[in-house]
Amino acid sequence: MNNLFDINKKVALVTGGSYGIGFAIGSGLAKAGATLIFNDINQELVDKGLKAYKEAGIKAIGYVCDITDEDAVLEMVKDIENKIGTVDILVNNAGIIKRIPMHEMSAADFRKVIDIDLTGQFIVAKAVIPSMMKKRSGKIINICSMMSELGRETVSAYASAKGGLKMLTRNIAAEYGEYGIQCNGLGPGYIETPQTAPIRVDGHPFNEFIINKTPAARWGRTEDLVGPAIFLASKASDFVNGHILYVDGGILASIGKQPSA
Ligand code: NAP
Ligand code: GCO
Repeated sequence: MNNLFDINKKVALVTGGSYGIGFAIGSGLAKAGATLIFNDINQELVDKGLKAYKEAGIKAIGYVCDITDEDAVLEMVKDIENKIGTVDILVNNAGIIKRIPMHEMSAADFRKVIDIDLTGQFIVAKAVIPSMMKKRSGKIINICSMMSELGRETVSAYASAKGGLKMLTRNIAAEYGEYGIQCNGLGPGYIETPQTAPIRVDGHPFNEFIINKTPAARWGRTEDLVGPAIFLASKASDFVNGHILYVDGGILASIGKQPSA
C-alpha cells in the first residue's frame, strides 16, 4: 500500500519555493524522499529559502529564475537535466496578486498578473514536458485558487489568471495524457501566508468573513496542502488527470454561515 505514495528519488521542481505554500509543499515532497529543486525570482529569496530548508533538515537545490523569462526557464531546466536528472514532478507555485478595483487597475498591472500567474506556468510546464514525454511519465501540479472558480472585488486579474490556469491544467491533461503525464491543479482555500497577511490581520473584516465562509472555521495552514500534493505527485494519482483538487476546508461546498445575530 505504501508504494502508492512513494516518490523516493523523484526529481521535484517547485517554482517560487522560498517561502509560503511553495516552501511547505517543497518540504513535504523532500521529506517524502524526492530530490527537491526550487527557484525564486532573486538571489536574496533563494538564499532565504536555502537557509529555511537547511534549518528544516532538508537538502534543497536553488535556482534564481524568473518564470516569465522563457530563455532563463529553459536554461534552468537544461541545467537541472544535465546535473540532476529530468524533472519528474513540477509544482507550478510561483505567483503574485494585485488587489486593485478593476476600474482603477491599469492594463499594465493586469498584464503583469496574467504574465506571472498564467503565462509563467505555461512556460515552465512547456519546458519540462518534452523530457516527460520521452520518459513517458510526469506529474504537473498547477497551484490554482478559490479564484479559479469564484470572483471577488479587487482581484479581476488574479481570478482571470487562476481561471485560465484551471483550463491550462485541463488542456495539458488532454494533450499529454497519452504520454503517461498527469496534470492536475491543487486549489488552496484561504491560507495563512505573507500573500494573505494584509487581509488576515485581526479586526480586518475579511478575516471574519473567511472564517464564517469556511466550514472548517479557520484559515488554512500551508501544511494542510502537503498530503494532497504528495497524492498528486505519486503513483496514487496515476489515473487522476485534469482534476482540480480543492483544499479549502469546505469553502466551495458551502454558501457560508449566517453571521450570529
Ligand atoms: P506568494 O507570495 O504568492 O509566493 C509566491 C512565490 O513566488 C514568492 O516567493 C514570489 O516571490 C515568487 N514569485 C513571484 N513572481 C515570480 C516570478 N516571476 N518568478 C519566480 N518566482 C516568482 O505566496 P503564497 O501565498 O505561498 O502563494 C503561492 C501560490 O499559491 C501562488 O500561486 C498563489 O496564487 C497561490 N495561492 C495562494 C493562496 C493563499 O491563500 N495564500 C491560496 C490559493 C492559491 P516574491 O516574494 O518576490 O513575490
Ligand atoms: C484574495 C486572496 C485569495 C487567495 C487565494 C484564495 O485576495 O482573495 O489573496 O485570492 O490568495 O487565491 O484561494
